[in-house]
Amino acid sequence: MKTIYSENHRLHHTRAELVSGKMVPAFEYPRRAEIVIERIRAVGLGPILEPRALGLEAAKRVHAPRFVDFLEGAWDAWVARQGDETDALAFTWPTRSLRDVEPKTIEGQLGFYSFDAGCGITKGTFAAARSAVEVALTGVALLQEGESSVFSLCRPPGHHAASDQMGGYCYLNNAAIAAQALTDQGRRVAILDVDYHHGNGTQQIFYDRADVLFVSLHGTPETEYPFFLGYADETGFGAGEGANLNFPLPFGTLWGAFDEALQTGCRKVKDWGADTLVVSLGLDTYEEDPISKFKLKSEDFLRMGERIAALGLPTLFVFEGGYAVEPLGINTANVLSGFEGAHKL
Ligand code: OKP
Ligand code: ZN
Repeated sequence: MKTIYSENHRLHHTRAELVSGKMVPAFEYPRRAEIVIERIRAVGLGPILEPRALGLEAAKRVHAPRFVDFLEGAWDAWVARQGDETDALAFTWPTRSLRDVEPKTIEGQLGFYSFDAGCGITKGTFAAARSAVEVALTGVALLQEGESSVFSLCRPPGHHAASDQMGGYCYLNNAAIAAQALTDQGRRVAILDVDYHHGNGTQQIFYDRADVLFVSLHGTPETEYPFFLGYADETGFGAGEGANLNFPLPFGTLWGAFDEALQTGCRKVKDWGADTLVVSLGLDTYEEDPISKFKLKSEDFLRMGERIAALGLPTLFVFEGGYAVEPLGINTANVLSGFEGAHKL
């Protein structure tokens, strides 16, 4: 399997995020992607390619253009008013009791275009996010050229980013942008999100559409981030009714229960008639993940890859979360080699 990777992700390294009432060092940092690419190299998964310079036009098919433009200018606007000593970070959001109007200055705009404080902007954030989109879109191009599976090693991750909101370490939704690009080429795409956290951004982007199926397994929002989306009764809206499927699972979930939901999700992908699969590949379901509460073991990720392979579909893996950094390379490569061992097209 080919892997797409760029070192541009290193341009994005936030200083801090808000956890349990205090600012702590960010959990999402460059070493995550480096340890994965080192493992991909060590196991000889396949060639590692640079992304093509594909730009952000395709991103504007799922994100509001003014949101993308905001991201591009946010750091300079922040530095002009606040200096460069801190990350640009919101502190007020247009929640239920307030009005959804765009403020004129950066302090308010950060809240308008985000839904949490897990998405600080640094000098290199936009360049890294743009590069991650190109990593995903290069994977799409390779599928179009006949590859049966590709791993897009995107960083920063994307699945929390909605059409005009960043959040949860995510700025541009790499998987959604890839799914849209594949759909634009006439494919019938299902997105399978196995990250520990609900892919609220991806769900929101496709929620009223019949042409892309979204299936997600995650910690139940009753007790887990992002709290305000990801319930089982969210099945799609309007034309999209029936094209959204959530499996909220409890703390402590082991491979057995995860696999049962995964098999049900895969059956849905099949019954729905998908001809192409995009996997939002988060590895934070791992038992030692520092911010998550499922209990998957490293070997379980081999089984996960085999299950996904059993669908027999052209598959684009898009890297998302996973914060137990030391074993992250092993866990990621396990999914991909489990898939390769079982994938017959
Ligand atoms: C991004 B992805 C930790 C707070 C965590 C944000 C989590 C974002 C996860 N106590 N807040 O889905 O892996
Ligand atoms: Zn996650």
